[in-house]
Order: sequence, then structure tokens, then C-alpha cells
Amino acid sequence: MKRILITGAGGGIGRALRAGLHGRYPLLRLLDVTPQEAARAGEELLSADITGLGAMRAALEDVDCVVHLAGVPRENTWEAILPNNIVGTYNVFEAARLQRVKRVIFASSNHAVGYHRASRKIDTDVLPRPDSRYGVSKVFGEALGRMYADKYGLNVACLRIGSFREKPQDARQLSTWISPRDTVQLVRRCIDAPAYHYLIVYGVSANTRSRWINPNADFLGYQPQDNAEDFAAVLVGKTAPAGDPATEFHGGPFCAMEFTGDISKID
Ligand code: 15L
Repeated sequence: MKRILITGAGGGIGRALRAGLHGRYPLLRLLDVTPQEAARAGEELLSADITGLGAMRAALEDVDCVVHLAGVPRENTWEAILPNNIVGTYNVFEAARLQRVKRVIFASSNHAVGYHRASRKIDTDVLPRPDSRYGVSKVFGEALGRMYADKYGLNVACLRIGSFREKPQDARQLSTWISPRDTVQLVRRCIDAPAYHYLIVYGVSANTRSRWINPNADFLGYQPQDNAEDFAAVLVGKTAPAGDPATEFHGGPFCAMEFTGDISKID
């Protein structure tokens, strides 16, 4: 993999990857709709919107691997999610097929499986249980990736990213945190791994309290270096009360947003 395109390169994860991948591949093409820092050697900047298939087709020309981060990064209205996370993700996969790109690494999210009970550990085979419109868009992206792998032979990796932060911010993130340097390592492993068909991997640091079983981390050789436990002393009390949807399910606060359901019915 020599020529890498990052969509959403101006966002938080995008900027961490830009810094961490610099000089590792002959070309990093950095796509965003917002202005970015000036290009350095080995970088190309591209101002383009993922909501246009034509623009994405042009952006993916001569690319070996796409890291698709662009989109709305948290819960939002359907009017925001539909063009950016549904249509935009379709455009990325379809442009990859049209341009014969070999590999797509898709930034999915733990919110694709957010309504699984936090009391149970989950692996990458559990059924989708999105906790938000945002989570539904990530389930869509994972399903789309599966179809492009099966039907068209693309290599597809879906990263169910936890809480990407410099440091964990609350008690839930003692399980879900992923540090910037572990994020860079995980994406590098997905770019550098010999061919794969389709895989899902949780994007999480080596947290003592992780609730995610992650067999594809071993397949990829991903060995996270950071552990949220180092911050536990200041964070353990920072949590919603027991019985709140934010504490009962893997998706945390996303599960509590707009919640009018019956917790006892969610097994
Ligand atoms: C996500 O997918 C969001 O992008 C991020 O803002 C966090 O809220 C994170 O999940 C999380 O679950 O903590």
C-alpha cells in the first residue's frame, strides 16, 4: 500500500493519523471540506465533499487504500446523518470500486453495538444494536463494506472506534478509551497487513477494564501501548447513576439521549 487517501483528514483522528503516518508511505492524500495545514513532502491536500460521487471518484484516482473517517462524528439529526454518513460512505465505497482501490478502512464506531448490556462482554460477532441514528449509519457502513468485500473483492476493515481522546474523560472511558498513538498503530496495521477479506476490530487501547473481545487485533498484530487504568484514580466516580441507560449499555451517553424506552425490555 503506497498511496493512501484519508477522508476527514482535518478532524481529530485525521490530524493524529496525518502526524503519525507522515513519511511512512510515498503519498498521503488528505481530503476534507475544511481548510487544512499546508502540505509537507509526501502529502497532497484535497478540498472535496464526500456527498458527491463524482468528486470522490476523482479523489480516489491512483489510490491503493482509503482510510474513511469523514462524516458526522456523533449523534445528530437525520438531515445531517443521511448525506454525510449514509450517502457519503456509499460514495467512498462505490468510488473505490470504480477506481479499483484495493482496500478501504472504515471508521465505524462502538455505537453500532451500543445497546448491548455493559454487564456482558461483546465480541465482533454480536448482532448490530445501534444506539442512535449515528450508530445506525455505522451499521450501514459495516454492511456496505461487507457487500463490497463479498461482491467486488475489496479488502475491508471496519474499526469500531471507542473513545478517541488525548486522555480518558470519565469512568466509561476507562473501558472504551483509545489513545492517539494506539489509533495510529491500529490504522497502520490495517494498511500494512497482507490481504484480508473483511474484518471488524474494536478500536480500543489496552484498557484493563475493556469489555470488548477483539480477536482481529491479534490477526492484525495490533498491540496497544496505552491503558486508561493509569487515569483511574481521578475518574472512577465520574459516572451516571446505576439504572441510567448511560451506565447500563456499551454505548453510554448515546443510549441515554432521547431515551423513552423500557430498559427492562432491552436484554
Ligand atoms: C464515537 O463514535 C464518537 O465519535 C465520539 O465522539 C465518542 O463519543 C465515542 O464514540 C464514545 O463512544 O465515547
